[in-house]
Formats: sequence, structure tokens, C-alpha cells
Amino acid sequence: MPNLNSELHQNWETDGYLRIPRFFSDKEVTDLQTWVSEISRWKPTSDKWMHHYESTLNGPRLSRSENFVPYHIGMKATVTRGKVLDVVSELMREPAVLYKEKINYKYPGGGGYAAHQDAPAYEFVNYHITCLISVDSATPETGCLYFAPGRHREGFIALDEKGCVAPEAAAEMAWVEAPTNPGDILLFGSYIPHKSPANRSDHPRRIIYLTYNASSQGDWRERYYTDKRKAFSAYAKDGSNRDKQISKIAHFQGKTVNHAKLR
Ligand SMILES: O=C(O)CCC(=O)C(=O)O
Repeated sequence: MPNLNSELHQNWETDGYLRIPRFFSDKEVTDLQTWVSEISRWKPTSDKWMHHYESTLNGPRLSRSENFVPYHIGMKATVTRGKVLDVVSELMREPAVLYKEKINYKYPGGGGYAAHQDAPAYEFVNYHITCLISVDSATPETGCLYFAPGRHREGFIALDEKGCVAPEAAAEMAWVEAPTNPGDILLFGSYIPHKSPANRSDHPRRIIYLTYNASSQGDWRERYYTDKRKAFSAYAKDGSNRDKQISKIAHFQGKTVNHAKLR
């Protein structure tokens, strides 16, 4: 059961995010790397996990996989019990439950993410904590996250039509890079503004994002994915182009590719 010291709690309160280096052992990192590779090789499906693809200089590549926890025993154990759940519950100040999970691959040339808060995309519950697990090393060159420390206390900030922080407001924020090594975690709440650049390196930058809510607010995971599937099949028919997004907010700056068009 992680018990964070008062300095770490203070950092969390002040900044709105918290990095814990070497949270996972070398053996656990090797497992996580293997599992992410396994999931990335799963064939696309319309009713189980979701894969999203993007165009890169090396051709179409996976940009994101979601809803894999029910189909992977190792991942399920790691994310639904044990030290990840404990640390998130500690920061949540009550037991937490998994709301959603994703892997963002960001292969060489993979797109970045515009400045945004997660809350507009995470419906049904008003507060979430995400645990980012660095599978590869994330640097400014490979596309690590940048946060605007302390700006998590302001509710929605300058929400634009894309569901992001309006570019003029984002340009005024003081951004701090948050590089991570394999096995490090970064915890952040759903109101902290963050962004990331494209991967300008020759190496993948794979990251797992596990998002939780307070269990007193209910278990919304299935409903979240049912709703997302429904919304995206409606977007595909309504001529809005929103089916080119990978989230309900239009923060992804890569060029998405429909998997039906992949060989
Ligand atoms: O993986 C990244 O570079 C950022 C991802 C992100 O902020 C998101 O998926 O909402």
C-alpha cells in the first residue's frame, strides 16, 4: 500500500500532478513492455478493444488502443488491484475504481496533443485521476507531457469549440516539461492543463494511461466505452468529421487513418 510522504502530497496539491520515479521494478517494466507489444498486435475488432491509427512518415501506425483490460489478464491484475490502485486511492482520499484505460503509442512521427484538460472528455463523473505509466522513455524529443502547474484549481479554462484550452489562453500559460523513464509514473487530475509535442525521434514513446474515479461515484467503465462507440458511429454518419478524432475532444494533432482502409 503506497503511503506517500507529506512532501509528495504537498507537490500534488500545489502542482496538480506528481511524478514518482521507478514506481515499477525492471521486471515489471519488462512485463509491461511485453504486454503493450502483445496488445498492439491484436487484430482490430468492432466490439472488444479499440485501436486507432495515424499516418506517419513510416506509413499508418497505431496511435492508441483502448478497452483492453477485460482481455488481458496481466494488465487487468496490474490496473485493478495492487499498488497503482492504492496510490490513486490515496490521492483520491477514498477507494478508486477504473474508469477507462488507453495506450498512446506515439511512434516516430506520431502526432502531439493540443493543450487541454481531460475533464471535458470524461463524462458521467466530475473528477478523475489518471496514472500515466511510462513504458518507453518520454522526453521533449519523443513527445513527453507538459503541464501548467497549479492551474488545476480553475475549473474549465478557456474551453474552445474543440474542447481544448483556447490557443491564446494556452500561449499565456507557464508550461513545465515532465519527462519520464520506463517504470516511472505520473499522476494527474482531470483539470490540470497538459499538452505534448509530436515524436521527432526514431524511437517509439509508448505510454499507458489508467484513469480512475472515486468508487463512491459508481463504476462507469462499461458505460463510458458503450457511449464512446455509439458517439463515434454517429460522428461517422453526421458529416461532422468528428470521427477523425480519437476522443470526444479534438486534441489529437496527428492525422488519423480509418482501420478499414488498412491492409
Ligand atoms: O500521450 C500524449 O502525448 C498525451 C495524451 C493526452 O494528453 C491524452 O490522450 O489526453
